Amino acid sequence: MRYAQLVVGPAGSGKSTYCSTLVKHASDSGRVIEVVNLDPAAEHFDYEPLVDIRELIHLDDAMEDEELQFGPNGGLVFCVETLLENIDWLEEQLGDVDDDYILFDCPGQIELYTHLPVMRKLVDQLQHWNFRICVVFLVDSQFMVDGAKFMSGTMAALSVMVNLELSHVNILTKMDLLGKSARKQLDDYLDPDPHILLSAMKNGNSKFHQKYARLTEAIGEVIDNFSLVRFYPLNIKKDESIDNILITIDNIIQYGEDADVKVKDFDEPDDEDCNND
Ligand SMILES: Nc1nc2c(ncn2[C@@H]2O[C@H](COP(=O)(O)OP(=O)(O)O)[C@@H](O)[C@H]2O)c(=O)[nH]1
Ligand SMILES: [Mg+2]
Repeated sequence: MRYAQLVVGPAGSGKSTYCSTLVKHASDSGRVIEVVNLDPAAEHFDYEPLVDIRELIHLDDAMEDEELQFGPNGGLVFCVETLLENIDWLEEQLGDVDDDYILFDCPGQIELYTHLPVMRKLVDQLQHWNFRICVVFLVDSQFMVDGAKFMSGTMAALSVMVNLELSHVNILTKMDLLGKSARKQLDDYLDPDPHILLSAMKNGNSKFHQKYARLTEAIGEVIDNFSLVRFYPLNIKKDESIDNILITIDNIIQYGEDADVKVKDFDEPDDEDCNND
């Protein structure tokens, strides 16, 4: 079995920082986590990528090509489609390593995950190569400190989940940047009751929410029914916080559990050999 996190979320939500943080944290305990950069427009990251999509195609290639003439969004989709067309390249770069653990640092365009088939196809391919995958959806905590923003962040997470059909964890990033009062306020959102949030929105003085109260309520029902409204806070300045996230995801993809099984399988024939002797 191979293990992967598909790190997704809006541009600037902290995907690349999350990846380099996890790599460093793991290496402190002698564990190897690799990163594959899948963002063809990436300018900066603090890790040494195992594979870099920019070696296959760079966003500028798609945008500056006289025939293609893509804008940034179309160009990005084109790049990921190009990756799928050259899937043998990715397979070769990834190699065939048992029990490896790879973070896929993905582009920030949300439509890649919500309604285009490209990422779903990539996921199918990874599963075919024996990867057990958890989607990690990152949201900047600074954008989640009021009810309406929380709802829209949650809806984005929900559409990613429905489209990719994989295990899924939501993370609030940049917790170190929040002041004390904002952090306290955010506690309500970590494992929230959508009905309480919704009633707070309805009672606010926004005309929109007064007019569309029933719609807002229906959205709350959907979120509630999917039991998706859970966010894990991540403070990259605290080892314990990073540890919590890593353990949670390891459990979901059952990292480490199969290794125990393997030891047992290996021991049993040995016993039989002894009995036969
Ligand atoms: N203080 C702080 N800054 C962060 C954190 N995560 C990301 N950033 C900053 O936010 C910006 C965008 O982060 P990046 O990882 O490149 O986001 P990406 O576009 O999702 O890959 C960079 O300037 C990072 O240094 C965090 O946890 N704490
Ligand atoms: Mg990035």
